[in-house]
Amino acid sequence: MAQQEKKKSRIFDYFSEKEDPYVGGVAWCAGCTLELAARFVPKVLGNDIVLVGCPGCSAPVFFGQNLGAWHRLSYYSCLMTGVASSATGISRYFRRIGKDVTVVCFTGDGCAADVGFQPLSGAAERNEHIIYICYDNEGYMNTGYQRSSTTPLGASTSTTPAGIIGKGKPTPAKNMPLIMSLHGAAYVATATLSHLEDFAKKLLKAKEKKNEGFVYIHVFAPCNMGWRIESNSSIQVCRTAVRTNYFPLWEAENGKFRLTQETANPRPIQEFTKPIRKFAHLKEADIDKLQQMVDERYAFIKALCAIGK
Ligand SMILES: Cc1ncc(C[n+]2csc(CCOP(=O)(O)OP(=O)(O)O)c2C)c(N)n1
Ligand code: SF4
Repeated sequence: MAQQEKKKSRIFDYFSEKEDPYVGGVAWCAGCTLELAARFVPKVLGNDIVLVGCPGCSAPVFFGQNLGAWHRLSYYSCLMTGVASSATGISRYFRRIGKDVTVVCFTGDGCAADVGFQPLSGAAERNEHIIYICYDNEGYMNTGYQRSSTTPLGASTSTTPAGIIGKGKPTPAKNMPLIMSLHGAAYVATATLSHLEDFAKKLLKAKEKKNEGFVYIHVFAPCNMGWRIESNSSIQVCRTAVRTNYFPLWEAENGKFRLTQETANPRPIQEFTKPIRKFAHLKEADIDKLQQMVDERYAFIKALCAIGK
């Protein structure tokens, strides 16, 4: 109990210690985990970061609306195709003038895994001194919940609808954090909003490791609207994603993999899919396929961790 209180107060400290750069109410949907991610990142990294972003659900708040701003952070707005390359220029400029500035790209999965993947992959391969945070809501949410390459197998989206003919997305999600780790980046990690202590540690490590080179953090961030989940259930969905091994929490430091959260008795995948209505049409055989994919991906990460040891 005392241990629990100690843990709680450490996370509470992140929220209470630093000046809040945001206004009290912002323009995200009720219960959206993107809001918690966007608020938490400067709480841990500090308000003196330079954020680089693009169109997506994060943009209306980061970019501001009409003449108003929703925050006091430095924000550089790009096209979806230019985030990692613009961040490269910003980071190189600060390094050239000898200023230690943390440059943080913050985009959705549509930008990271699809539209902006080429410059992201290039920046990782060149080992630029950037932190790239992808909040993965498994689709293009800002433009009407279309599928992206990280949309999971079977999920119903506006471009892979479940109906008389369609059965949801026919292909599995691109394993984006694993792909990024294979670039040989200085640090790659997965994180989610039910495990803030874990996320905070990874952000602090990211700040340190960006001096060595490229850092990528893949944040599992459910979208209440697109996934059709209750506004008070998003954190529980994050927790269940970890407990079912659907979204394992790991890190790879200079290519050495380590699970940061071991799940002793993983729960069946139905516990994750049940409250999410984008999976409501799935039959037993579809769920079995999803379970098989989860098991295979988890076994792969475990094997990589074993090599690391
Ligand atoms: C090159 C390009 N293609 C398409 C668009 C249209 N567009 C604007 S926001 C958006 C969705 C972005 O999805 P994602 O990066 O996953 O962020 P989310 O909306 O989920 O937060 C799209 C496709 C664009 N702005 N630029
Ligand atoms: S559409 Fe989804 S990701 Fe976008 S603000 Fe709403 S809940 Fe968040």
